[in-house]
Amino acid sequence: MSSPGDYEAVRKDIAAQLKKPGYDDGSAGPVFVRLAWHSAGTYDLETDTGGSNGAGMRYEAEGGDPANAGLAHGRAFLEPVKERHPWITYADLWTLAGVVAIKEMGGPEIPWQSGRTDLVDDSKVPPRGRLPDAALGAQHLRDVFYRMGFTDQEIVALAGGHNLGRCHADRSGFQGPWVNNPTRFSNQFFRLLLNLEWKLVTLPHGVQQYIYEDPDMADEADGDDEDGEKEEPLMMLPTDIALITDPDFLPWVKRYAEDKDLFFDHFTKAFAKLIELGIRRDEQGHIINTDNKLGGYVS
Ligand code: DDH
Repeated sequence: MSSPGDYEAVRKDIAAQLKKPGYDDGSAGPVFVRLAWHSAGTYDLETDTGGSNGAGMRYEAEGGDPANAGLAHGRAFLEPVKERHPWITYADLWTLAGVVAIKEMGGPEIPWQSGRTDLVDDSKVPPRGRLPDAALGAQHLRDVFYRMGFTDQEIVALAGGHNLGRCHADRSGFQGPWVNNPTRFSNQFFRLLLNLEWKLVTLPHGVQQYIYEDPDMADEADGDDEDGEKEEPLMMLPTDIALITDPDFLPWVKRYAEDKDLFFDHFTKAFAKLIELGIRRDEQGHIINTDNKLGGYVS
């Protein structure tokens, strides 16, 4: 048990939870990043509701949103951390876990501030349907991300989160990783998006996504590589492909593919903004709107 306010101890504990042999690609990092993003990505600028403050995903109304399928794994992986540091709120823990995971997987250090509070019941959780639908296109990306107050450049930078992790048929319906090393943060997603030939396929259960099949794999009759591991094609979501078919997104994809430092810089700023949406602080950094329109918080 750490002393209240010892966020350094929590960071270390989160980092120690990342290694998960037998789970996905061996790391809880990607699901922590998605948990942080989905906790924040419900924000609506116009009504000033949603966002990472509140940790509403603990309640079925938000946690059971089909868009959040699978994030229960991320929340469960963090329970032992919460038990050892009971003073931290879930809203702080989930956002910090995303930030720590990105750094531990070779990504940038994203500024993070504490002070979020947890909703005491489910009466004020944001409505379902605010998170993006991967089957749609550029207009949908703008509808969702402009609603949070992001620009086209920030939409593309944030989409670089898909350097990490994978899709699971039993969670989202989509299947496979975006990059060859999905537990290493880099700009590879943008390079592959631009440079590989993406083919639209329909999965057996009817979901459409894009895949790239390495021609070398065709030589191996059984589809196994030398280590005996099953090779799987890389994938892109329809919303990812929208980033190269839309004339205003495409120039940013090209720049991030060429310049990893620029991508890291822009991703850092956009992710830091994401996890602060709806939060207002005083000069000391204390949150001043704990009783904002979502209401009903304890600290
Ligand atoms: Fe994502 N994402 N994401 N994503 N995302 C999925 C997985 C991961 C969309 C759809 C999906 C961001 C934006 C979008 C991560 C990070 C980020 C999956 C697969 C779908 C579907 C889920 C599953 O089957 O388990 C769509 C649509 C958008 C969009 O419209 C832009 C952003 C902004 C981020 C970010 O990090 C800031 C990560 C990490 C994963 C991998 C999760 C895992 O368990 O692995």
